[in-house]
Amino acid sequence: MQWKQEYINTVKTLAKQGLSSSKIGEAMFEQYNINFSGRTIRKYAQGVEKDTTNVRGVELTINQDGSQTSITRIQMTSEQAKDPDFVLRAHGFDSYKWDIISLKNNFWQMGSKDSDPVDLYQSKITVKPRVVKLNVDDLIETLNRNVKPIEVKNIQQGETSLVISLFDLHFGITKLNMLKSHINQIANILKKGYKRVEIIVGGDVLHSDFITKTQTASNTQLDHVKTIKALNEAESFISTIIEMSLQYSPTVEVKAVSGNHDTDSQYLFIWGMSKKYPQVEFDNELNTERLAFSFDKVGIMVAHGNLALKRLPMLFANEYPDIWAHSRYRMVASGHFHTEKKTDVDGVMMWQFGTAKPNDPYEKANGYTMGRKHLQLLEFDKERLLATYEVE
Ligand SMILES: [Mn+2]
Repeated sequence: MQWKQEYINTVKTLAKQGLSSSKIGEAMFEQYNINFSGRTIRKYAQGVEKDTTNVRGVELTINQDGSQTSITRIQMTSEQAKDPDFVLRAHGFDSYKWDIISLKNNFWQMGSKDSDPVDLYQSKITVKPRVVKLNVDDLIETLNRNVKPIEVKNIQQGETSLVISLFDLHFGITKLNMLKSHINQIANILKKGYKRVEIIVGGDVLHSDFITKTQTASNTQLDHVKTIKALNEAESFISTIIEMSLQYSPTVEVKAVSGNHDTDSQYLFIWGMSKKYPQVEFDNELNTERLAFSFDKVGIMVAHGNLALKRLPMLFANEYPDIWAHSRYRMVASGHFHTEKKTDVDGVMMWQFGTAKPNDPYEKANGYTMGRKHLQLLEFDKERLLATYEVE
């Protein structure tokens, strides 16, 4: 078996406390539930100097649960008696490796006519091996370890809300360098400052659902793309949009629905992004064909657009009656066809968004090349659309 450093340290600690090799073996069995070889224990225990400072006649009991109870007499001051680290060391325990569960010090003075009295304690402690505990701050630190700090200087808080709709980016076909100008334009729009920014990821962020082959979620063979590169570029692009939004709005949310190309890969991609940005609220359920959200009196349903497209207004009303009832502006945002189309269907704005993606060989062959290659950002006040920003 593999001897972990932890086992070696425990052998050394116990040897330091004066335990024999066979007692160490018993203690180790209690603690780890493993029968360690006596020969190896002797090897590591050999030459360890016993710690006898302040310790006289320690009585040590190893308990069922792996804790240890130690009784000894210690000469110490009343201040030292209150210091768990000191008491641990006086019992021969390494205070970095053990925690006191209970401690009882009985005091008495010993002396004679000729000398000053000495403060003595009958000390009994029960200890357990220290477990490394992560506190909440450490945990946040761990979660944020790869997040580049964003310098937020006076968040500009506007009165209006911005919806950034990102449908059908098809990274793999779309390359990051094609979107540089789009990023600059979006930055300029964001600079105004917003009450909130809603980023819609409407599916087909990645061209392929797979890493090792280029196929859609339903295994349709596609023109080959480099998916790892696509993943890195999608991460750069979406991260940039999120970080810019955080700079110009106190509330940033991401709403993601599955596309037909990247049902699994987009879910995992957005899942990763949600770990990267714990300060952003992510709505990313697996197999979400549609979702709805609202702010103020604006209600928006999001669907990729490949499923149940014509029924979406009534699905919105039926599946999200609360949002529907509280909204004065109702909109269904979709994509999938890579061409913008906006229709007022009985008061529900059916907005099919285009994409900045360039034409791929399939589209060229079939002549699907004529839509505008653009992204759109929508600015809302509390209950209506104020402006549409065209980014192309
Ligand atoms: Mn699609």
